Parts: sequence; C-alpha cells; structure tokens
Amino acid sequence: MTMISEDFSVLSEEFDRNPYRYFAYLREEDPVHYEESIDSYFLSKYDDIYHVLRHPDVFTTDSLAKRAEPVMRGPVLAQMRGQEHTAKRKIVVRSLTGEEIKQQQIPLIKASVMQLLDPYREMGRLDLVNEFGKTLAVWVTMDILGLDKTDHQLISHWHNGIASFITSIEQSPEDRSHSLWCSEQLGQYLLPIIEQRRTKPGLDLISTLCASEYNGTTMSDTNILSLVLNILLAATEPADKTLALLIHHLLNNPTQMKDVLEDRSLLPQAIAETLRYTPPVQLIPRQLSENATVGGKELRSGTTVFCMIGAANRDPNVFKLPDVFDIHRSDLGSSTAFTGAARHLAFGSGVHNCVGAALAKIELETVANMLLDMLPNMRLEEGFIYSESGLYTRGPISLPVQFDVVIKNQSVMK
Ligand code: 2IO
Repeated sequence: MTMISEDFSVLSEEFDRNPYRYFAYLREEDPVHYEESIDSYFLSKYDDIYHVLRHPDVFTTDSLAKRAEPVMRGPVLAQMRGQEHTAKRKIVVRSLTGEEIKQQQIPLIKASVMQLLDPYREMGRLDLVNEFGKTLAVWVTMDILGLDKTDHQLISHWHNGIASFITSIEQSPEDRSHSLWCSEQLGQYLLPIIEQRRTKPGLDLISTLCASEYNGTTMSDTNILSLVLNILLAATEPADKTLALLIHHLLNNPTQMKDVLEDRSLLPQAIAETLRYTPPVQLIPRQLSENATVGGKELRSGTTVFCMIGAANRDPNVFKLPDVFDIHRSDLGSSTAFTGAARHLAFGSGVHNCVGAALAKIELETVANMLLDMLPNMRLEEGFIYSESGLYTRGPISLPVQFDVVIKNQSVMK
C-alpha cells in the first residue's frame, strides 16, 4: 500500500499521475479525506459513496449550481427534483434507449468510424485518442442531436472550454472567462436551431425535446438549451476516454483480448469491467442539505463532498482482487452493468444515475467491434509510454497503436 505524507493532497500532480495507487490508503486510513484549499471532503469507500448517492435529499446535487449552471445556462437534469425531474428524465431516457435509437444511430456511428479510419488504414498506425476518439465522440453526439457535422471543430472547441469549467477543481480567471465565452458561443449556435426544430422537427433529440410537453406545455428555448448542452457534454466528454481505456486494457491483457476477438459477445463485459476498473468520470460532487454523518465523520450542512468513483470501484469489500482487470470476474454483475442497478458506480447510482448508459454501451460496442475488425493485429506503438490525466474526468493522453495493413482489393492484386 502506498503511504501518504502529511501534506498529501488529491489535488497534487503526484496524485494526478496515478490516483489508483493511493486508493487503498484513502479507503483504509482516510476514507473521509479533507482538502483544506477547497474546503471539501473526498470519500473513497464503496459503502459511504453508495449511501451518499442513494440519499439525494441529504446529499443534494446543489453542488452543480456552481459547477455546471453557469456554462449550462440553467439547471441540468441532475439538478432537478421531484415531478420535474421524473418527467424530463423520462423524455431524455426514452430518446436515448430502445430499438429506435439503435436503428437510427448504429449506421451513423459505423459510417463515422469508417470515415475516420480510412486515411490511417494504409499507414498501419493511428493515435486512438487524438486522431480518432475525440473527433468520433463529437460526431456521434452531433448525430444524436441532429447537428451538421461540418461544424464539428467549432463544437469540439466550445465543448472543451465548457468541459474544463465543469471538471476543474480550481480554474484561473482567464480559463473561466474562456469557458463562459465557449458556452455563450455554443448557445448562440444552438438557439436558432432549437427554434427551427420547433417548426420543422426531425427525428433528432432536439426535435424530441421541442415537441415534448411538461406540465401541459412545451419547454422554453432556454430550458431546452440547458438540456441540449447537458446532453452534448455528458455524451462527448467521457466517450473517447472510455474507448481508449477499453482498448488499452485489452492490449495489456492479451489473453482477454484473444477471448474477445474470438467471442464478441464478451465485449459488453469488457466495457463494463473497463468502467469499473477505470471509470472515466472519477468524481461525483454532492452538497449536504443538513448535518449528516458520513464514514463516521460528522459533516455540517452546506459541506461539499466528492465521491471518488475510481476508489469505490476498487473496494475489496465489493470486488474480489479489485486491482486486477478481469472481464470474466463473477462479481461484475454483467446483466445490470448498464442500468441503474449496476454494481460498479461509473454511472452513479440512485435517482440521478446516468441516462446515457444504454447509449454508451451501443456506441462503445459498435466502435470497438469495428476497431477489432479493421485494425488487425492491433498493438501498442513500440516504445510508447502510457499516461492518463484528469482528476474529474480521466483518460489516456494518447494511445498510438500499430496494426497490419490490409491492401485494398487484395484479391484483385494477387
Ligand atoms: C454535465 C462530467 C461530463 C452529467 C454535468 C455537470 C452533469 C452530469 C456527470 C456526467 C458527466 C460529465 N454529471 N454527466 O458527472 O450529465
């Protein structure tokens, strides 16, 4: 177990380099870790985090008023309560699950993958993060919202600025105003589209939101804008990270890669184990609405706590040999891994559990299957040193892979 010095901080560079080596210490010795500079607590035990996520009236999502609302231009789904939450959540969940979205989106995802891979197939190398995953994540989100993909670089730039606001623990004033500017720009881009979808609806999610009624009336443009920004961020930010993490873990575990290559029905398990082992969203913030005891510590009303999902997902009380990546593990709970009842906490838990879980599964499964087919004998680039970054959302900085070049029209050339 990695020991921690007096001045240890989860905000340090050392922690950012590899948080996983500190989780056992935190769970065992400091499960309600205090960070003075931001006056917040970091929870690392599965049971404590599960308790927090399952008691939203005490451990509220009010924390998002500061963290998300300024760049989301209004409350996101996770901030809503009661009837409004149930109704709006249902609208979004319905649009993101089921056969219809599969039939609509899978062909579009496949076309995007083909287009992005095409220039690299004859090169025998590709960075799965910077030359593929980041762009793909934005394209898939844009297709769901029915946006014109020619503008993807703009959207991506604005997305990055907004994501930085949401996922920063401390942001410089310059970065903060850049983030707000990005949100402003994206809002100006989206508002006319929202108006247009009201009169000329399509099959996309923006049109669905425009047509849906809440309390007997349709939602206002600003309410729809906040939901669209919410979906845009939540669908894009973790997507490239999870894909790169999945491929990285499989490349690092050749026997499991072989199993998946031979039996693709194992892919959902491999994705679920990736989400357990290395959740792309590492922190879930909550704010206490009253004094409460967590992990034996009394915390005052108003306190901010961060649930450390990466630490919970490696709690040995819940997962056997938690630091081992094993797609065959019996305690993964594969049948529920993409639902609100999942054992791993990568999608949160309780009333606010991720509405995009089913879509994440479809997207990752489709893309991973294609990569395994189209990049034969995939391996990490020689000499590549793997590194991840991010305290809030976390993923590989890059993932350069090499693969065998399949010459087009091979049969003709023989
Ligand atoms: C947009 C961290 C990208 C969500 C969020 C402020 C609200 C909510 C999440 C995830 C992923 C983001 N929180 N999705 O943690 O919608």
